Amino acid sequence: MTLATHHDERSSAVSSNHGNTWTLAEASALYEMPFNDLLFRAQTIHRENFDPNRVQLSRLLSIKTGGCPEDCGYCSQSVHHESGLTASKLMEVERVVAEARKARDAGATRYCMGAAWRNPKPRDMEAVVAMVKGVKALGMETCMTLGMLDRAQSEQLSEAGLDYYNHNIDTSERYYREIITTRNFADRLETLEHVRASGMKVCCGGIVGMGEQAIDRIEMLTVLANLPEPPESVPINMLIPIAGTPLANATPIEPIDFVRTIALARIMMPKSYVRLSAGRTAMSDEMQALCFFAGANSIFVGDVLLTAGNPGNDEDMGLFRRLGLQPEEQ
Ligand code: SAM
Ligand code: DTB
Ligand code: SF4
Repeated sequence: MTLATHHDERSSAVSSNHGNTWTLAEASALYEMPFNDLLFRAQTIHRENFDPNRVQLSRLLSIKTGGCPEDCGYCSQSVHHESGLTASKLMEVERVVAEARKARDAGATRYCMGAAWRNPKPRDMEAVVAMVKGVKALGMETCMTLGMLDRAQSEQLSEAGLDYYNHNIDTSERYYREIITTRNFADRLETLEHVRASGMKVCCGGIVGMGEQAIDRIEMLTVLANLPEPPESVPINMLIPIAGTPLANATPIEPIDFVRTIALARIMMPKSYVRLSAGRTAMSDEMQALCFFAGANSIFVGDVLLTAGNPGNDEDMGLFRRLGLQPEEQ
């Protein structure tokens, strides 16, 4: 194929008009554009939809750590791997609300509570509902990630006032089965349907740097962008390799490819928050700056995520100052 033909095909694929149905060919054509063209396009779309210098701050809390029956190959909290993590019981409601208050006072506008469950048990629901109500009363947006939900549990959380439910598809359908065997891709989509049907906002993204191919990243974003409504929030995690897990020695993703993934998410889901999520401790300031330029507009703040490290407030506010970024206000 000549370069000219290739270019023509690429630009026609890239400029076609969308509802929200993307083909893999269109998404691949974007991902493979010259880097400057890709970033220019992503930044242009970003500016049409968001204030380019504002970044939303979310804070995570692990409300139930470790002992998880699922076998996700990346996770420190699975009982199937020897990561050395000590499992804990579900945290007291009052403690969760006290932690959320601290996060709010440090500038976070969204509080995301995560539990290492396959799914919540009926006996857990009362406590998680109370957590949602307590954190919402502080004036924060609430998010939870508790594993799979059935329709009734979704309704219960929605009625309690939960704003977002986080449930990641993590990678392509093809690569999913290489990473997790205790559930499948369709299970993930089913929970997402319940979350949507019960009126909550969807937070759904994935992990890159798990040894996948570029096409797996492109496919993952295509699935997300083609949902009946794209997720309002799209976390892109860079694998934090955890000793003792099957992915401890996975080949890391090239920083440029990571930035391409962020840009593609921005272009395909123009109105969604794209969160530069796990893995920032292993990123240079310059890499993070490129991610913000490519359209990332949300981060997790604080020095821990669920179990792994995160840059912490001083470092992040230093970077924001140097880049002229402002936290988004409540
Ligand atoms: N148990 C629930 C579930 O899996 O849906 C919620 C908690 S789980 C820890 C939430 C998400 O964190 C996962 O879907 C994955 O995307 C991300 N995650 C977990 N371990 C990670 C790691 N080592 N590096 C990067 N992201 C990770
Ligand atoms: C998401 O996509 N990333 C967050 C949140 N959703 C729950 C979790 C990142 C976890 C990183 C590994 C750890 O802290 O154990
Ligand atoms: Fe369990 Fe979630 Fe970790 Fe998978 S990612 S092992 S479901 S806590």
